[in-house]
Amino acid sequence: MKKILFIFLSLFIAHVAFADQPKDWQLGFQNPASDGMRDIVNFHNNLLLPIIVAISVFVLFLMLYACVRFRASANPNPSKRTHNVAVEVLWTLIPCFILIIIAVPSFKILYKQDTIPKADLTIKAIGYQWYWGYEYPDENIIFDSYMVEEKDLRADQPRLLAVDNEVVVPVNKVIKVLITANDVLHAWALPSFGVKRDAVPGRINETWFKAEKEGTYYGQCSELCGIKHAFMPITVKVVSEKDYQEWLSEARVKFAKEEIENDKLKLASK
Ligand SMILES: [Cu+2]
Repeated sequence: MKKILFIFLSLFIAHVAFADQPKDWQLGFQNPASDGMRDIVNFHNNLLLPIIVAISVFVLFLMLYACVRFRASANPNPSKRTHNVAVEVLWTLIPCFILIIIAVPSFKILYKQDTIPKADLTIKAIGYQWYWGYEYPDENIIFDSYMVEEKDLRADQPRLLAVDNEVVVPVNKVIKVLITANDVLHAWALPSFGVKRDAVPGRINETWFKAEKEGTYYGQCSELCGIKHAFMPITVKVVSEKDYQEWLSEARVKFAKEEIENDKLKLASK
């Protein structure tokens, strides 16, 4: 029995430790891989969840109490009371108080997300029907990122989440993401980094994250954007600085933004 319990527990722990993507039967959030997401998870687990549980238990108790205490058989002559000032004041003030308790840390997290520290790297994500395009404006890199069809998946690639060209970023660096769209509303969302921003045509939204662990992280478009909304996933590969530089030198050639690259070639040939 102990052995079974141990296997079960270790399965569960392993499951949690690598939850950088949605898992079958998953409950709760994906593992946080950034400070921002850790704040969100702590806020949810340590404050929201206890309050929600307490309120649900309290309301359930009130309902059961009322059902039993005021049942018709025990009260042949029901009370005609309609008002109770004390109770009405309390049931207005207590919820207000609970909301204030929730609002203070909630706004703290919101403002922290909103203040973008000095960025080490800026990337631009552009939503299209139905794929994402990316640009590294300072590196002269531009590429499109399409979902890998089920029949083409490698063994290590998750269904509906893997893409052909991943976004590659260095670990422990502040990454600023500029988000926009070309046709309709999309939303660039990556649960492990606690990032979700609407991609609006004609407008640039910004957000940021600092990934603390190397690995591959998956997200999806989070704004209903048409028939293939579910098939425009987001894959971000977080790598060491050295691997990033290697990728960069390849990507500068492979994904060079045409016109400027041509200029460079022209310059080089002169
Ligand atoms: Cu979309």
